[in-house]
Amino acid sequence: PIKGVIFDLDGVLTDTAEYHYRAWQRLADEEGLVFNREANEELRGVSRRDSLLKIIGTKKYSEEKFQEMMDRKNRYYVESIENISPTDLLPGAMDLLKELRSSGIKVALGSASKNARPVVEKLGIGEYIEVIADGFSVQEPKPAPDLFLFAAQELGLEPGECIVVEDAGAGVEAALAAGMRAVGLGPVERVGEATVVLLSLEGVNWQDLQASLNS
Ligand code: B16
Ligand code: MG
Repeated sequence: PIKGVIFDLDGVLTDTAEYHYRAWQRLADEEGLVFNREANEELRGVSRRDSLLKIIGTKKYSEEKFQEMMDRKNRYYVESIENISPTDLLPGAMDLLKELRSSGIKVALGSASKNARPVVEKLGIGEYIEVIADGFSVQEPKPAPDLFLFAAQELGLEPGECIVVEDAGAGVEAALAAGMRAVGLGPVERVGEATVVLLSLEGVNWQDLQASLNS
């Protein structure tokens, strides 16, 4: 039986992707790096360091300069999430969190972001989430299974007892590598490897989701 659900944050519970995009775009413009919305699609669910590596391409920077650019992007991002509120929850997210709690299912967050905690607080969903696994929790970012394994362990559950809800290819890969079933949100081109693929969490209820995962 499924005893725990691990939610990705950006793209699943809320859409901070737009803020990440604007912050990277501002940095890229300042540095004369070629970047746009389309290139940003590649950064979905990707860690801060790996994102910047993709943006600079073959350009070389000192570690000091690289660090400064990551810090600058993060400052822009942190400024922009200042005003996040519960209205920024994606459709269906709150209903599912409530249903999971009343069904006795444990809930964790499994996000690559180092800003996951403040975002969860601003979204007003802290009380529904028992464990937060974030950008500080493990060394290896998704698609490595480490973050989700850490979340399961903190929940006191076996990997096979947990499912993961993800919007990124790397996240689905990480979930399967951890021995967990995955619910992929979005187009099949992106999350087609997932056990179950849905467009979003809108209208999703736990009984139906559980049934489709077990079938
Ligand atoms: P930070 P998720 C990911 O969040 C974002 O999708 C990705 O765009 C971002 O680069 C990454 O977190 C790291 O975020 O710079 O705040 O540490 O989808 O794993 O919830
Ligand atoms: Mg995501």
